[in-house]
Amino acid sequence: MKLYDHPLSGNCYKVRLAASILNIDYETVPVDLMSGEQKGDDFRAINPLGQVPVLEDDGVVVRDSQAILVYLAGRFGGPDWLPGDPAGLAEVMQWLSFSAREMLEGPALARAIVLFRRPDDPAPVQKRARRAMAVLDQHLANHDWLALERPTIADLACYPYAALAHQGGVEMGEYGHLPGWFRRIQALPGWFAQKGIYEVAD
Ligand SMILES: N[C@@H](CCC(=O)N[C@@H](CS)C(=O)NCC(=O)O)C(=O)O
Repeated sequence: MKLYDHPLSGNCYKVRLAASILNIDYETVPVDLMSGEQKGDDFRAINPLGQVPVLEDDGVVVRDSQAILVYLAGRFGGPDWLPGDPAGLAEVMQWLSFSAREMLEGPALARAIVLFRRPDDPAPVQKRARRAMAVLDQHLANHDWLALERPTIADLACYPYAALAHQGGVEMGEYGHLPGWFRRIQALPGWFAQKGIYEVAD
């Protein structure tokens, strides 16, 4: 199994984290985002969107971090991580959609602007990021996990950009229920920190 990867990408971290927690071996294929390798013909033949992560497994090619989490959980994690019943699946899916839109257009984009100097006005993006973080925080006020009262790929999808949001100028102290969730995720066997991840002491 091959993961087309960049070490600072939060979307790639979602996949690396899932692979580590689910004990999956894979080979990393680094993609040089800084030189624009992802937009070249060779990489676009693998992902026409010109983005990482992409997973290749025995002829199966999956792009998009949410889709890769679904693939890995279905193949290696079983129903604990991705349930098969319609209600449970929908509960997880709604957070995967939240990760793909609200987290990406909020905290992830704010981080790209502040940390990677993507040319854009940070203020409206940081406002969107704070709204997304508040939705997580309100949910976690009454729940230990995002879905089904247990760790699932919903948590692995939303966690990276929540715990990297401070790099986009989002003040972490405003979200009182996030540190407990961060701590519970940190305690999962196989968890590891990517550079910049907001770590909570035990
Ligand atoms: N929806 C995709 C988004 C992937 C994405 O935005 N990847 C970024 C790295 S975090 C990328 O490859 N950026 C390079 C570019 O767009 O040129 C996912 O969840 O995987």
